[in-house]
Amino acid sequence: MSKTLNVGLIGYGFMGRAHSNAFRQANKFFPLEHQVVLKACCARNEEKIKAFAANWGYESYETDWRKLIARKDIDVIDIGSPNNTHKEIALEAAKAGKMVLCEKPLAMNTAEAEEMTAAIEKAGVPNMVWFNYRRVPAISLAKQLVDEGRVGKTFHYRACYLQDWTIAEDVPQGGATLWRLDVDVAGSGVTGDLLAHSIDTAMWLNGPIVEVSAATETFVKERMHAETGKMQSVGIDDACMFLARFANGSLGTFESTRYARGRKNFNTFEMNGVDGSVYFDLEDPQYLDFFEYKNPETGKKCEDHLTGWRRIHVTNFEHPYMKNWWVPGCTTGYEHTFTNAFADFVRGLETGKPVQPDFRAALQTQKVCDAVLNSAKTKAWVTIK
Ligand code: SOE
Repeated sequence: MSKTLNVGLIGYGFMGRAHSNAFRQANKFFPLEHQVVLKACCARNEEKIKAFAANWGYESYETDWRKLIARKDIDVIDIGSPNNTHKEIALEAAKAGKMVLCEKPLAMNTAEAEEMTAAIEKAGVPNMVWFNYRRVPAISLAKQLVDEGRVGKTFHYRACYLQDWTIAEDVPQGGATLWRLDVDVAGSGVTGDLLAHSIDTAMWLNGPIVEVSAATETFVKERMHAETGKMQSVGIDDACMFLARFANGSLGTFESTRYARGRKNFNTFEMNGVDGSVYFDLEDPQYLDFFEYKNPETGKKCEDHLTGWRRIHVTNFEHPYMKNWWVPGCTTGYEHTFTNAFADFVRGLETGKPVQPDFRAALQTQKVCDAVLNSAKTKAWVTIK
């Protein structure tokens, strides 16, 4: 390994941990030319970031992200801090010529995402947005099946992303752990936080979304703000449903909520085409369900007494990412999706084939999110350009 790749992470919450684990694991499981170095991490609270650095093995820490970006020994800036900080950091990092990784959603809104994408592309720096679910082996396998023509012309795309952790009215909004409920920090509720994942996956598998019609609801209208201790109105969407038209002529339905009692991270999709269907459920992530009507290799239609859905345990060496992990039958989990994504990013640097999704792809997802929120407000169909 002749080259080093020095990473500087900003943020130390849930995503800071997920990304740090990926940085630590990538070289251990993927043959990469670069040696990944956890050079520095950064957050305002010195005591906490010092402990975080020690726990994850960062060589140093900073308490001012501008200082981190200015450091000559940092190659990649990873933005793992809340959504309302992404833009400023990305612009500064691009100006400094750093590679940039950014947690999803890319920005608070489309205007910000446009500015960030323009800056990154002007700087010409490698970049990636952490839509990690593309790297669930079963979802990557779905992409492979679609690309192989096994689903064929699509008619329907059906996505759900359900959780249940905000049902209690006394859950506060804001602060280090609950900023996702504070619209000024998050930008939106389930639309940007959960449906952004579903939209990214959908457009990856089924192409661009061109038109949406949506409804949103905020079930709990006021919550105590963790920082002020005062009751404050809730500005996020607690639930969102939308209809979509894809450029390929298929129709989509998307549903998301944090009020589906019993659903913890129920991220599912089904795609129905003329030649087959695929179904995936993140609460059962090792499996991809596939119904094959016509095999593109043999041209044969499967319509006999054995026809039925096939449940593929996606753990063979032939399956996406699996030869880098264990032996067939042994599973991988949530954290591996981040390692797979980061390894793809590094491999992209080495092969000259940039990784996806980049800022431009995430900008398109942001446009769909904004169109969804706009449609919910105006009660009209909204077109996405
Ligand atoms: C929200 O609860 C959340 O943590 C999202 O922010 C993540 O992106 C999602 O993958 C899991 O749920």
